[in-house]
Amino acid sequence: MGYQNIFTQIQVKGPLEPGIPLPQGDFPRVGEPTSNYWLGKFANAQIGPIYLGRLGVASLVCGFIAIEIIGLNMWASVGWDPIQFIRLMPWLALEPPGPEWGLRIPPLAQGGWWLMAGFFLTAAILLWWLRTYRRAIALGMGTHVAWAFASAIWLYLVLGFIRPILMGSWSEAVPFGIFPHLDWTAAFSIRYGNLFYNPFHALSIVFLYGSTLLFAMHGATILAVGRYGGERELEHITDRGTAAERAALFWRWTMGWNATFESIHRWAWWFAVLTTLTGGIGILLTGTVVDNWYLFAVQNSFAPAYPPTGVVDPATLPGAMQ
Ligand code: 07D
Ligand code: 07D
Repeated sequence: MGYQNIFTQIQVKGPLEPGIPLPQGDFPRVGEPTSNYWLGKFANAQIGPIYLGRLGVASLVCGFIAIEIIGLNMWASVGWDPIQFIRLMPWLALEPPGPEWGLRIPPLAQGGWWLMAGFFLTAAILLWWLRTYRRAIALGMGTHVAWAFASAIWLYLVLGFIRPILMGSWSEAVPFGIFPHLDWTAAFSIRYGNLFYNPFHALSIVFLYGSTLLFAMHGATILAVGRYGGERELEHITDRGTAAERAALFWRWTMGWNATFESIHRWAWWFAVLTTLTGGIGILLTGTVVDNWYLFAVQNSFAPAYPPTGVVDPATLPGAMQ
């Protein structure tokens, strides 16, 4: 009973499972399934077969083209030196077109490659979304995974496509690159008067932090009743004295109220989905409806104006970007 902790686990190893037969017209699944002890330490020991299908292949091809364009541009930017390419990787960038191009298509070296990489990356992501939708239908499942993924794609599209179009310039979009995209994020916040005063950024943080809290509570609760087979949810839901009942009682005794085995997953889904949904709204409003979130907060009485110390908000000075 006392053997189980956060590191130990049960490794289930049965006969290899090929999966249910596929409908007529579907591609066959690829690869002979095998079993791997070390993979089994993390999750399921079985690897393969995988369903690639037309959408999967198309998505991978588009993703490969995008990575190729980004990688080769970055490599070219260090004079094709392989050592510098690896050494400077975190700082290398493929930048969007400059503001002088508006929404026009610039020459390749002035942002055209960025547009092309963005096109293929977006195609890859949208095709992968369709794949998650179609595979769920093929398995007779709900499409919850696809809709949660759609929420992340919403934020991605707002950042790199919808907002730049509303602002009339590709230059508003995010560059490709590890630190360059962080620099963009910091600069974006400063340019628009501190994103902390954007209520949708705040909401997004609530759901992001909430997601980690819920994940910790749920993961911990299920592990804690693992000794009663809590991870085998279904047969536990209605019985007395089961893992499920203990888990529920633990929370009712400590907090006065408990989730159900079903509701906890709805909570988790909504918290995760609302992180990027509210985030996308916040970014969409920035520069389009609200130009300075600090001044917005002063106007709406949730931030104090600078006290009369003679210090002036630089964003309000003449010559500051409007
Ligand atoms: C753990 C699932 C696995 C996914 C991983 C990411 C690539 C990019 C590109 C070498 C949780 C794979 C990465 C395919 C490789 C090149 C050129 C998901 C898990 C491991 N960011 N961001 C990262 C992306 C934005 C921000 C890391 C993507 C916005 C901050 C990684 C997008 C803003 C920090 C990364 C995107 C923003 C990061 C780790 C798209 C505001 C960090 C991500 C498509 C939201 C952290 C150096 C991770 C870091 C980090 C990828 C968008 C802010 C490189 C693909 C524009 C503040 N981001 N990001 O684990 O360490 O996600 O950065 O929108 O501190 Mg980012
Ligand atoms: C990016 C969804 C798109 C990703 C997709 C994935 C691939 C890779 C790879 C197979 C992440 C595609 C995947 C291509 C395939 C493999 C291996 C989700 C994405 C489709 N902030 N901030 C947020 C905090 C500040 C800023 C959200 C905290 C500063 C900007 C989040 C703090 C400034 C933006 C959040 C803080 C600033 C954000 C992101 C603290 C910088 C956004 C949620 C404590 C100085 C984004 C409304 C998310 C947003 C965002 C948290 C501070 C800028 C809640 C905790 C004040 C510009 N910030 N932030 O899930 O939505 O992202 O804002 O200081 O755009 Mg912030």
